[in-house]
Amino acid sequence: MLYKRSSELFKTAQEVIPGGVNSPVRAFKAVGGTPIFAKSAKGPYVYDEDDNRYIDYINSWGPMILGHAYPPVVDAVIDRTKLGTSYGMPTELETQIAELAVSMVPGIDKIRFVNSGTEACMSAIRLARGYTGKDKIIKFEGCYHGHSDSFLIQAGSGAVTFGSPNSPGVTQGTAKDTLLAVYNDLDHVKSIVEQNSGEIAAIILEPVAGNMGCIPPNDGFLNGLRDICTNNDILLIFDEVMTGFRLAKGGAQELFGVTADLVCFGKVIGGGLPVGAFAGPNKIMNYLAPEGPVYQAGTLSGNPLAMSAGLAMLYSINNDAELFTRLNDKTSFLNKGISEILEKAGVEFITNQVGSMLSVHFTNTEVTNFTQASSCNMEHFNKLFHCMLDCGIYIAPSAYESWFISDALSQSDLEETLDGVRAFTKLI
Ligand code: HOZ
Repeated sequence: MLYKRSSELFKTAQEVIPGGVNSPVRAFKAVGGTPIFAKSAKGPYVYDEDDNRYIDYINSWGPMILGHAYPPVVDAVIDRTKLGTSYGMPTELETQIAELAVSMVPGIDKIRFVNSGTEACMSAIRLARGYTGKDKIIKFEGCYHGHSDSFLIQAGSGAVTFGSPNSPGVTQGTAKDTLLAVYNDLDHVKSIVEQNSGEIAAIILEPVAGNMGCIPPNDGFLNGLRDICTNNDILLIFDEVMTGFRLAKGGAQELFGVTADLVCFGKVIGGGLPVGAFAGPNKIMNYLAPEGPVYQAGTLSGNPLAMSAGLAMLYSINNDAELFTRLNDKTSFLNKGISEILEKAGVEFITNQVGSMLSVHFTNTEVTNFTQASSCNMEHFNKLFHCMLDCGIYIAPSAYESWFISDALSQSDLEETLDGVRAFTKLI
């Protein structure tokens, strides 16, 4: 593959944008090399500025469940744009998408739209603090809930990829209210709750972790957290930015049969446009302004273009009875194929899969938490990444991210992907 134009664009970008990118994980710093600059995307493919075609497993970090430039979403945005792009006033669209989301997701009566997953998680935590009258929160090592101050404590995703899971700029005062637990370790959570009795407002987690690679919750982990929260007047918050509408219509709550007190969503609820949302039962959501005392706001929240895209997307997901079976089958096919190839080549690895989220961890132990995820063979991952890229397959440029499988992938795309993995085994 030639990356000539991408290299030139990256050089120019670095002169006017910090690091040449608007979000650190895009910079390829962990894996080396030059980021490819996207020109367009359609269905399962993304095309770069050198006109290389890639089978896409990032899918804009999750939301393109139905593939890129999905026609109903594109049409909805085009039609809506002609009516104006932002009003700063309520629209009927917002109620329509809220009604649909509330009908799909368990346990929620009301939903508030914001502009990103970061905003959703940040606002959910403020609401939890206001509602409970307590300050501290528990988050899990390696989970990533966006880049607001309270969450940049042992954060996953780009934060850990670039060695700053605890970012400078987060004050000691903020950091002291974020308590850290080990993912999948209920005893650890219990001991933190006991040591901070009466002080914890919320426990927040990704119900399937996707920012330290994909890590499923152990059996009983989510239920155990539910019980701890119920018994200690703590709100349980599921960050479903990745899992929402992807693992099931009702996300991880539906898949695992565990109801959280608040749920956060990201770009999927805007069909890939800049949208996030948080939702819960009336008794908690009515604490939000203008109904209640907890302030949260945004001129662009519920933006008509984003809402029309989101509505088209959720409508398609809601009306496709076979979607999740197809997604699971495609992902399982990949998982099985990758496992057979790596096994045959004698590579130490483990795959983690939940529905259409998948990770290959290069290690000989199980990967159930951040310590295990970070002890994997990163050199192998970097080789895999570059080999796949050269074969026209785009996986995230960091071992701490999940693969996201889209419904647009054909059988031949999946087989081509396995050829990429075969090519990797020849290099090690
Ligand atoms: N939302 C992604 C977390 N895995 C990261 C995307 C980004 O930081 O740009």
